[in-house]
Order: sequence, then structure tokens, then C-alpha cells
Amino acid sequence: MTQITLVQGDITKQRVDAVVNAANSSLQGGGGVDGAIHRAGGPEILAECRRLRASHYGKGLGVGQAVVTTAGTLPARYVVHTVGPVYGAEEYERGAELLASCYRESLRLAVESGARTVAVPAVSTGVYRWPMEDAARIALSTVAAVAAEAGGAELDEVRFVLFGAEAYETFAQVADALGLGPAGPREG
Ligand code: AR6
Repeated sequence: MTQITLVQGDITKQRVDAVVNAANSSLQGGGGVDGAIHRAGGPEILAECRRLRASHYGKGLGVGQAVVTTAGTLPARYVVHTVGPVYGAEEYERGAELLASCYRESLRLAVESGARTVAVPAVSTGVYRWPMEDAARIALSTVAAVAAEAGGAELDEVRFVLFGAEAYETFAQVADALGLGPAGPREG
């Protein structure tokens, strides 16, 4: 049974097998979660991103796609980098599908790498400006569908790590509305 949990906290502090990064197509780092992960994980992550750019991803990583690297010095084994859509950059339905794809692809690659516990941020809700409530609905329903498809056999936990009380409350309310049960520990 895959547990979907919510914590308010910093994703770089999570003791999980894989951490998902809200990256950009260049895979060269940036602000927000991306900056925090590269700072906390050290230069090994960027070195591997550069090798990926030089080999399979010469044009960069597409929106809605994901790749795996080492987690460097983070308390995790892998970082799964995904590129969220910029809110309003394309028609709403297309953007929403791309945001759902970020979660599906990230979890697929995490499972493929052997991860059983995965921490995920609220992709696209910072620099990329996706409204939190709508992003929460897409994120939670997509992850719940992935967990249900596999019958809960592949992943033990998908932990949403929300930065700040407001993001946490919004995710908790949406999880409740979707019937996903109690939100779990607030501090993480
Ligand atoms: N732990 C958990 N969540 C965090 C953390 C953290 N340490 N730091 C920020 N957040 P963003 P995006 C929250 O901007 O919108 C970067 O420059 C934040 O409050 O990190 O997908 C990339 O390089 C927000 O709710 O990602 C790209 O260029 C959420 O994480 C671009 O930003 C996502 O915010 C991607 O934009």
C-alpha cells in the first residue's frame, strides 16, 4: 500500500530514497527547490546533469519529462529532475497534462531506480507561478492514480514536502476533498 503523506518542510532534509527536483530544461540549476537541492547535494549533481546534457539531452530536458542523477551529499540516493510547465505558457489543459506528466515520469523513474520512498515538491508553484490549489489537485490526483495502478506494490511512500504553512494547508484541504485521508505529520 503506497502512503501519500504531506509534510511542511525542506525537501533537502528528507530521508527518502529519491527526491524530486523542480528543475528547468537546462538542468544547470536555478532558484527555489532546484537551488536548494544543488546547494545541499554538492557539485556531483551538477556534474552529472552536465554529462546528461552532453550526451542524451543536448537540447535540454523537455517539459513534463524527468531524468535521474545521484543525490550527492543529500540524505537520499537519487535526485529525479523534472521540468514543470510555466503557468499560462500554453493552453490550460495542455499545461495541466504536462504537470501531471512530471509526477508520472518522476515516479516511474524513481521506481525503475529501485526507490521505495520518494519526496516530491509542489512542482511549478514557485517561479513558474501555477496556482497552489490547482497544482495540488493535479499533483495529488496524479500520484494517487499512479499508486492505485501499481496496486501500491511498487512504492511505500510518496511524501509531498510543502514549503510554508499556506502550501501545506492548501495541499491538506485538497487531499481531504479528494478523499485521500489524513494529511500526516505537519513538521518534516
Ligand atoms: N523544499 C521544498 N519546497 C521548496 C523549497 C524547499 N527547499 N524551496 C522552495 N520550495 P520553484 P517551479 C517550494 O520555484 O515553480 C527554479 O529556478 C516553493 O515555495 O522551486 O517549478 C528552476 O531552476 C514552491 O511552492 O519551482 C526553474 O527555473 C515550489 O517549491 C524554476 O525555478 C516550487 O517552486 C522552476 O519553477
